[in-house]
Amino acid sequence: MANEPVSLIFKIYCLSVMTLVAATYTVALRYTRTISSDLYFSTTAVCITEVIKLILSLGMLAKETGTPSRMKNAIVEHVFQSPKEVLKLSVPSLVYAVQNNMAFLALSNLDAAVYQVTYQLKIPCTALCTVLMLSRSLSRLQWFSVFMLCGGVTLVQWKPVEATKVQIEQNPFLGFVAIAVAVLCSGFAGVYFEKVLKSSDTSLWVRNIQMYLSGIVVTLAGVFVTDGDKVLEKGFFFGYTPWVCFVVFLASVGGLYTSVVVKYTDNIMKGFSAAAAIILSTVASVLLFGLQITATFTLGAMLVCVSIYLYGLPKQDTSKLLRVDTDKESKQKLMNI
Ligand code: NCC
Repeated sequence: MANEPVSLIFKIYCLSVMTLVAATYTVALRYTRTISSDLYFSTTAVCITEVIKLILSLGMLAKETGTPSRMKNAIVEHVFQSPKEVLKLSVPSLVYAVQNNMAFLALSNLDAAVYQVTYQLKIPCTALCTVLMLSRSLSRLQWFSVFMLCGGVTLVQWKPVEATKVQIEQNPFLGFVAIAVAVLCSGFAGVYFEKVLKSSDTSLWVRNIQMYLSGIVVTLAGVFVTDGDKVLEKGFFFGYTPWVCFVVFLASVGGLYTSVVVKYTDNIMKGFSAAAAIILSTVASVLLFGLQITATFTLGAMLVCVSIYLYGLPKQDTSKLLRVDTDKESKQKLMNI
């Protein structure tokens, strides 16, 4: 059920895991793209991630349905007898496939910190997609808070660029183009998936299975179009070190947690909550490990907190405030006349 109630603790847990995984994923991915001489094919990593997510989602569906026969019925009904629904989900799966490949391209050409900071543009992009595709409206104050959040997260994640020399040729322009494409894809695919998920009672795991099935086909096509000859020559898993397997594992777990977070909140809230989780984890590191925080972090954290507060203000109240202001202005104008 789309609106199944869950405890706040569970939501916080999912958000924290998602944020922690995303942070580790970016750094680990960058590491695997810069360190090895026998570089693996990134397209195969994106493809194998879809396979793992499908297997894990089947496992979750088995748990949800309870018996093998009920699970079989669910798959027959929602996959084999619903080609239209599978086709519907192939849209975000195609867009996510592009996005996930862009992350590899960007992190092969840019420092992880630069990537993380620039990637925050996905927050206003997601807000715009939400307004356009879900017909939701944001007050001016909420728009302002979305941009403030974007600035805040940028400052919070601001780190000096890595000093270590990387072993590969880099093209920063290509990296930035890849980020721009990833930002657009993230906003669109995230909101599209949310719309499909929340417009019916179909279970999240069924929706994921529908999406990952087409995801496998699309990403496999990506492998052969981009690296076909080399994969046939060297093998699908060429260059897979334990670190690469770790990246694939993180991508799979991160993707599933993202879907759970979107189910219980929404894509804009995902951005706000992820920012809050980054700040809370840093504060915890200060308390537990004596981590030193920087002035940019403090400023960024303040912006994030204010933006969360402003975004959460009830809409009527802000419109009342605006109305009071307008009333005052009209009175003033009348008095001037
Ligand atoms: O960019 P972002 O997510 O919106 O990308 C969503 C990721 O989740 C996968 N997904 C989405 C829905 C669904 N039902 N199943 C899924 O598997 C998509 O395939 C896509 O990979 C974020 O909000 O910042 C977040 O960022 C990603 C990742 O860090 C960036 O895309 C950078 O490459 C995080 N993914 C991981 O950590 C693996 C995600 O958790 C949060």
